[in-house]
Amino acid sequence: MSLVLHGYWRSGAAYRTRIALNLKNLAYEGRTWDLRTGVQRGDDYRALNPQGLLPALEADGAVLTQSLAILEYLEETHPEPPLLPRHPIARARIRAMCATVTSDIHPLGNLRVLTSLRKDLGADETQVSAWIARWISAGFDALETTIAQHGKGWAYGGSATLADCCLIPQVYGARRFEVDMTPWPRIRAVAERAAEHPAFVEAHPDNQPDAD
Ligand SMILES: N[C@@H](CCC(=O)N[C@@H](CS)C(=O)NCC(=O)O)C(=O)O
Repeated sequence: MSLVLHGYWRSGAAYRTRIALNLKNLAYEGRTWDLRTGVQRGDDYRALNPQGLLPALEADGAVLTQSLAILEYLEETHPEPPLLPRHPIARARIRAMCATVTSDIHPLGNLRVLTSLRKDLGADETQVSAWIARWISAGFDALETTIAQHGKGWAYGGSATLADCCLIPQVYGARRFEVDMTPWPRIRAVAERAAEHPAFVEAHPDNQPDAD
């Protein structure tokens, strides 16, 4: 199966997808769309994803969008190694951790939201930074508790799961916006573990060919 990932080195949602592809040992071709230019809102990209958001994955003659749907697709089509455990309760908890990042943290710090804060509401950079930190903190406080309950070296359990695919890019985003990570030692420990894992290292934004 040939896979084409439409992404951008700094896109957190594309970063999630790269981690999952690497954990599944799936080769893919990367195509980059520079978010800074607004090209994701143009006709060419909207023909792939009408939402104008990265990533999109071409797979099996289809174009898939929404990173979490893509992650689930990869899990269903390539079950080994599993990124979700077998037990339904564990699966639901991991999906909840993913949703904390993808539904409750990431959308509030997305480029189009920050642009709107600046342009429509006149927010300055101090206010924008406080906004980003506020929503990351709310989500990370909850994830720190869940990791304390269920993490055994990774965000959930003793091997990498979809929760780590979502968490690690959000840690990158927090560090990029200079959010103080001191309150979350368990999240930091998971990030340190990921920093040693080839699938995560190869997916890191700084290691992408379009990074500048
Ligand atoms: N829920 C979507 C979010 C996608 C998303 O927001 N992508 C960002 C990059 S991380 C984007 O394309 N932003 C473009 C913009 O804000 O104009 C997903 O998980 O795929």
